[in-house]
Amino acid sequence: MTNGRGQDYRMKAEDAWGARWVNCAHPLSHEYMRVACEKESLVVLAADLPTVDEIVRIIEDVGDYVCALKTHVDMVEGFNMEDWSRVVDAAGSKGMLLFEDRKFADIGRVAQTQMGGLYDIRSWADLVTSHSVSGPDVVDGIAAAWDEVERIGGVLLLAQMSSTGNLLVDGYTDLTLEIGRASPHVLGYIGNGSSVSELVGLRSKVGEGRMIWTPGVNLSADEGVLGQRYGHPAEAVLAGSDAIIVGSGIHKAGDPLAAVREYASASWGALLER
Ligand code: BMP
Repeated sequence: MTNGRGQDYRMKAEDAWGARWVNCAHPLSHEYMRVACEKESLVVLAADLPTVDEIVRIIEDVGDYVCALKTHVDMVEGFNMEDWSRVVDAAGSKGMLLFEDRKFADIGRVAQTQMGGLYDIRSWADLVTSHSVSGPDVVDGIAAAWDEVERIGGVLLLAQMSSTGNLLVDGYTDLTLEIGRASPHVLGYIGNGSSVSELVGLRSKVGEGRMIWTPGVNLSADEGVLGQRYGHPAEAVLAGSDAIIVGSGIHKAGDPLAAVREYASASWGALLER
């Protein structure tokens, strides 16, 4: 077998992921773990860029080391589906999952409708984020939208956040995990990558059956702009994160390819160590 860069790889997903591979039930969690082994990387790229051209360019530059492309589709200037299909195709050609960080938070019926509309998220996204503040029906609304187009998708619920002063306190996190446990559509949770202690606590509550994906990681910065906090990606993985969500650490780097290689190697090395 060869990995995405044409090199031999022998690390089977079961060996690399251990209990997580065995216990995670959502099919897209296995798809993610398989891609991670192929690319020897746990990097999810937060492509917070304003144009389709720039997103396609960064996919082409660093996609061999990226397992999923996280987007904020409502950030894209002059959005239209025809242009967006260039992003979808570029990500597909690099074997990346598509992950729209929509952070749904409304009642189920509205979330279902919001999966369609201008951005038609249901037709191209494999994964979306959702808050749990409105209760469990938001997840069912999202899943119903994927059903409408006969696609399978997974939801990551925000159990923690990386931003300073956020309101996702322990009691809220616990209730969020209850919602997640009860739904086959919840692939996992967003955890706070900037805090090892919060992540260790989250992993002990989540157990092995769901993924934890973490923003708030950066190899060099301690603090981001406007209250963003950062931790080291390897420490986040050792503390129980399964995917490091990296934005500016890669797309703002002078050499994005060199940067993504460093994030890939730090995260993959930590997975094999834990
Ligand atoms: P950066 O690595 O440039 O700080 O970007 C982080 C990305 O992760 C952003 O796209 C942001 O929307 C997302 N994010 C976050 O930073 N903290 C959270 O708690 C949840 C997020 O989705």
